[in-house]
Amino acid sequence: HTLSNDVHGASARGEFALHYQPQIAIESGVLTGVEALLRWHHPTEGLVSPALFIPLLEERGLIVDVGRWVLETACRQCAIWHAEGKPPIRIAVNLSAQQFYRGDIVGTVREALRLAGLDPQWLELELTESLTLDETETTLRIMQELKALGVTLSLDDFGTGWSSLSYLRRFPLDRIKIDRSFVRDLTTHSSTAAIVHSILSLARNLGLDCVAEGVETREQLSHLQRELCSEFQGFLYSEAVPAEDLSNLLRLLR
Ligand code: G
Ligand code: G
Ligand code: MN
Ligand code: NA
Repeated sequence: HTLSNDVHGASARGEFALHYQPQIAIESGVLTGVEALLRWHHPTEGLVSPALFIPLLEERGLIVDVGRWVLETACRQCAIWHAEGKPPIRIAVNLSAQQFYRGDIVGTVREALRLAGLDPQWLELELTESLTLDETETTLRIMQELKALGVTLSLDDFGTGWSSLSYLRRFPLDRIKIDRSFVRDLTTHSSTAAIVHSILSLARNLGLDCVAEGVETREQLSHLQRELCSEFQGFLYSEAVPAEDLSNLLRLLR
């Protein structure tokens, strides 16, 4: 397929960009951070969804290099927002398993922070259950090294995998992100509401922050507020937008 061939030079041709989706503290309404989401501006196909091209980058072993660019770009952009005014915001970056096991992820993160002059407390790394439990020792060691740098670790797409609870038990996580499939059915399926209630209570008991993803309606947000979920992300507030748009938004808010 043509996309699969084109993805190879996309980075060198400067076709990748980061968009940023706001994360909002539910109780105060404050914008506390953004998630960096990779976009590919294909010359003829237009904007290609990461759901399509991230797997291609992974298959071709390109995700380690592109992932380094993502980390460096996201940290630099976050430092720019800090320089533009207070209060400072967090930047969340998605990591693929390959970056964890094939790249020197600890060195890459340290270098990205150094290049940007960004305090590690503002960087959040989003991990998924693609990190293998077969290599628990390695996974745990890398996570501990990342934690030692001072960054925040979150578990993305929480509840969709087969081993979500094992992850919470084994790994030093700070936050969980409730997958948007749960949020979608929250106000229409009582079983989903019960699961979300239990996830939030579990998170609270473990001292973990909780972010609800894919919030699209006022009803979903009110429900999450009643359930004491700490933050949300979703089209109700904003989709992922270019850096420039986020700078303008921050200027309005500050
Ligand atoms: O942004 P949404 O638009 O379509 O993203 C789709 C998927 O792509 C999400 O699961 C998201 O985690 C993943 N994704 C987006 N940006 C990155 C990135 O920089 N690195 C990795 N590994 N995954 C990403
Ligand atoms: O898997 P991950 O959580 O990293 O990816 C975030 C994905 O969720 C991106 O594809 C982003 O565009 C998408 N997304 C963010 N907010 C919403 C929302 O409110 N509704 C839907 N349907 N998708 C969303
Ligand atoms: Mn994510
Ligand atoms: Na997710």
